[in-house]
Amino acid sequence: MLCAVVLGACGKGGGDAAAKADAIRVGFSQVGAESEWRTANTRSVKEALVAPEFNLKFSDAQQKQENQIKALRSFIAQDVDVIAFSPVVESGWETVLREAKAANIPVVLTDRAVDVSDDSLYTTLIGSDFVEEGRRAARWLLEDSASRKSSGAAGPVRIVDLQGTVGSAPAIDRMAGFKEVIGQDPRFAIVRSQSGDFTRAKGKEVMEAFLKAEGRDGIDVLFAHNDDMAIGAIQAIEEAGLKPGEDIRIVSIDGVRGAFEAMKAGKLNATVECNPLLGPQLAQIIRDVHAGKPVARRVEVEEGVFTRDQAAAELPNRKY
Ligand code: GYE
Repeated sequence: MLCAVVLGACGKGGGDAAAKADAIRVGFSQVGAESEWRTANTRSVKEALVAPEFNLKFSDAQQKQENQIKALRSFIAQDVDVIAFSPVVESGWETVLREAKAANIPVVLTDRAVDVSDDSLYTTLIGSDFVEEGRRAARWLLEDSASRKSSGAAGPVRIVDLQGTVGSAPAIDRMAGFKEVIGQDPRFAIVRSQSGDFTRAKGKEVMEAFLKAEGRDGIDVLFAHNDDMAIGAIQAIEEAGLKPGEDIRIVSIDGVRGAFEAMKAGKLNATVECNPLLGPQLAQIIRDVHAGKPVARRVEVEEGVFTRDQAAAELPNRKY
């Protein structure tokens, strides 16, 4: 009897120790800290993948693919249970993903997609529908332009396009969705297109170049692939003596707090929501993948569009 109790206690103690050692070891390679969206995304991931259930190894690639590849190789060397990462660009992953597969480590893509010929190189992708976000930005523009036509603003609409990181899934897809929709109306033309790498500083710099090239009166609309670049561009527009939101209409993507503040101030016309708070959903996917349960190949996040007239009311509800 005593023996049974002692054994039972021993067994339990051993079980606790085993449970600790059993934390799911996750290697997460983040793109960087280029935008408000990204910092909110990092916070969400770190808050969801916590001990004792998870043992998170987090690595920031500072927007460089070579750093991400190094991080993935180090995760493979440490034999983590699951790799999750947000690929800075779409191409160039085949080799390192094959190494992960050879080591039997499942890969979960978060936020951004990769372009690989072998689909078995990753288990699932959780993220937004960037093509749809581009379409939404363009639909807002068509509707807003239609409502202005009656007040005499007909004629060609000259758009400048501030692109995200060259070769990244959101830059490629947002452009495709935007073009698909504005292509339906011949009055809309993209007159300039350049990358601002998703940052405020570059957004400002590129907008200055756009204004120089097209002249003060040469731009009707700015489409920025994220809010941070729009916010940088707003500064450039103001410094050129123009009124952002009025002289140049601006639509961007993400829906971060800074965008709501800019809309409230009348300087940004609309933002298309892209939700960065993927942490809890990512944690669930990792649990399932680790337990060998089947997961959907593509998990999408639900999102909307917000305009200036909604900004003041919505601002207190925003979580990023
Ligand atoms: O829109 C941008 C960030 O991949 C969806 O990356 C993400 C994009 C987001 O830098 O702000």
